[in-house]
Amino acid sequence: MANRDGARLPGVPDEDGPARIILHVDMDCFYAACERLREPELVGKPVIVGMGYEPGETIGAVATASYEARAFGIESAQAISKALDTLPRIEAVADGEAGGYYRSVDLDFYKSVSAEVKAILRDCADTLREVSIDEAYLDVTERTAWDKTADGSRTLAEGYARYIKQRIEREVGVTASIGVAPNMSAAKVASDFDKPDGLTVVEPGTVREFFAPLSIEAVHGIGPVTARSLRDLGIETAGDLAAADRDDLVDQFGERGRELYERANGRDTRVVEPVGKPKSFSRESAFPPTADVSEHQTTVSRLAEAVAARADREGALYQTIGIKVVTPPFDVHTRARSLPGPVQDPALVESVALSLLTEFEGETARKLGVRVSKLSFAAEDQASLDSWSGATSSEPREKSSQPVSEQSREGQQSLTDF
Ligand code: TTP
Ligand code: MG
Repeated sequence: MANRDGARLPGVPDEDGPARIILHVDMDCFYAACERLREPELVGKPVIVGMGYEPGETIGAVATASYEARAFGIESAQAISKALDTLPRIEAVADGEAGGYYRSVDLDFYKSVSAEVKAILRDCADTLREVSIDEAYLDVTERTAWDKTADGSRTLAEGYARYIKQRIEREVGVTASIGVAPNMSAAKVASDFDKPDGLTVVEPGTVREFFAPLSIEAVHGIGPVTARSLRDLGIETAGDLAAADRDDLVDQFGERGRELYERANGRDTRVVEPVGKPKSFSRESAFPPTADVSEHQTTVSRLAEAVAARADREGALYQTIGIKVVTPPFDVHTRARSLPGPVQDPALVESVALSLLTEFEGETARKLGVRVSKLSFAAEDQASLDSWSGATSSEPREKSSQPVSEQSREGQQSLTDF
């Protein structure tokens, strides 16, 4: 189904449901904020974190600067000598003159603060992708909605993002800027839109409009070199890029040209996935709430087929098969069963998923999902597959479909990472 941006929905697994809700969280002047945690007297002062500012040193760079220091023109990656020229060390200036509070990089401490922030984010997300020490994407589609609050003033998603910001500030003591959007690239740009302590929401159907006036550098993936080439083509803003001839862009920049064009048009089909090998494959489908059993079964069968095909394409074997049933308004139920060994067996995915579904007979659902997990990719797993599926293929289907452990604990635990 097409959404109002005219493309397939940004969250690929959600075939025909409403737009996904993606958050991009980026901490404000992170290293400097950490220094302020252990030295509160630095709050409100121009703080510069970097290397090479001690007397006798000459080489080094600014890692980050507080917003008060940025007001003087100090920024990340600047040579420390230039920063010192702009804002000498506070210890070296006369009373009443402007000076900077220089601190050296203490990565272990920043990592410990980052871990506290990430724990909150993990707690608040369906899926979390950590990008760097101070940056992450969250998919929170199941936790909130694009619907407006009762007074119509804002979306529930905005309220949820505000709650996350408050938790970070209250529990850790540092501030974050958050972008909320139906896809990753728009969320990324939105988090940077109103720093520090910002919250920018780009509702579905308005992504292209949000991008249009921004300079091309704001589009995620466009660096100074690409920006120069685009300007040579007369493309100055993301709006110009969105209106450019796609084929010309592909001629000039290859596949990347197509991708940048799509992003400027508000389309980005990337899914928020944890870094590393996938831990599971899942597919979901949303629909108007119904308690019709045969409709549920048809949907689950279709999703099972799609998930099994995906695992097949990725060369993955799976040992756990699960379903998700979302009942109105946002109650997420997951159930899973484990098999005795890893398999690649589409018929088994379907029969286990349908069997798990029977528990929900008579329930009204608004979304269903099928998931395979406990994945393995290695060649030795293939051997165990052969022996296991060889053993079962000689038995009647019903018997081979019987999972060994009923209702595994994983079913309960997978609530947050379905
Ligand atoms: P950023 O998120 O780019 O910067 P920031 O958090 O300091 O400031 P803001 O997001 O409010 O604009 O990077 C996160 C941390 O990474 C930053 O605090 C310090 C470190 N860093 C470097 O060490 N060198 C660099 O060149 C950059 C850009 C960041
Ligand atoms: Mg940051």
